[in-house]
Amino acid sequence: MTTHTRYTGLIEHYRDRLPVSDSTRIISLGEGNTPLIELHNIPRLIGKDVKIYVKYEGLNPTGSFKDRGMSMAVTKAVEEGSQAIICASTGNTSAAAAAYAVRAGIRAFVLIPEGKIAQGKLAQTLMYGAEIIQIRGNFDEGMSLVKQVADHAPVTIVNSINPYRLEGQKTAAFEIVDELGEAPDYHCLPVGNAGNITAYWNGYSEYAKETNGIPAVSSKVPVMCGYQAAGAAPFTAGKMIDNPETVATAIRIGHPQSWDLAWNVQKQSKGWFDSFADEKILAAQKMLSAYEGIFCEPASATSLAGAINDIATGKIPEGSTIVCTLTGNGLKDPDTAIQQCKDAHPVSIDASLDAVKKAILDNM
Ligand code: AN7
Repeated sequence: MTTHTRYTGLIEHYRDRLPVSDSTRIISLGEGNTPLIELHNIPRLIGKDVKIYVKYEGLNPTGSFKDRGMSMAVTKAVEEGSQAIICASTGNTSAAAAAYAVRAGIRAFVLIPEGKIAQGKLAQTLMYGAEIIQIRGNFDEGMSLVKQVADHAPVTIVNSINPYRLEGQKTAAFEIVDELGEAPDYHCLPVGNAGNITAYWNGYSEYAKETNGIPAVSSKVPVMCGYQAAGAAPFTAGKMIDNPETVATAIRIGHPQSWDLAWNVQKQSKGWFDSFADEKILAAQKMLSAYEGIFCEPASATSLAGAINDIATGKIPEGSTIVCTLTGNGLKDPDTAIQQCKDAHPVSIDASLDAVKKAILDNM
């Protein structure tokens, strides 16, 4: 006899570890349960004996890890009677907020830096019908305005300063341990506001100890490695940055909202922060596509850029098991991808068998 279980999102799946009750109306689009893919070619290419897995969060319903947090945050906003949510965003949070607001039947207001969010994210947010407020300023300025306006208008903030966001996002760590049977040795993430690195740490920590009578699932926690773009690297600078710049627009953030929490993660996990030039980040993005068939957005590849660097220097030793989170889908930012491949010249030919045959045989 076969039994069928339908996956209906991370809140249902991990409900005994999340702040919901039997009467909570769950707002879900089937987020979570994303692939943990072992890299086969890149470890060989770099000539090191390491196991690298990527957690491909680009396969969430709106194409990024934000859906985990948004499912939880919107569920709680609705439970508390909120009619509208608001966020500042470099693009992915706005797409997720917009989608989950539609699902819940409430309004979404999103503040985005004009001209600085990737096309795919803008397209999504428009399609979901959010109220888009473009500001002539950056994410940090938008975030500051969102915090101020929430005192003057009946809106629930769904940026990662909303603690339910981190509750939802911690489930990614649960999934990894559930699949591997143990926590990895190292976990590498791109860092913007540092909400996600905090959420993963919370998830790993929770799984490593008995919680509400549920026995521990793992016997250890990973070392947490947070990587930033060099032009937007407050953690490596040790102070806030006023004019962050990077091609990885998702992490074009100079005033991280989870500053203290992330430093705590670094200390407790004995981890570190580092930063990389845009060229290194783009090279890692291209490497994932060209050698593994995995397309992530530029910001996401920062995790792999960092891991490769730390493996090369030996900071991450051979024999380690490493997980890199790929936070967003490559389709989010087609412009940067096409720009990266501007030297690839697709041939144009007549629509004839002879011409196609020649195009193939000339390239074998
Ligand atoms: C693809 O959408 O802040 O360190 O407003 O979209 O938890 O902030 C996005 C952040 C990494 C950084 N990768 O995560 C937003 C926003 C991608 C992202 C991050 C973001 P945090």
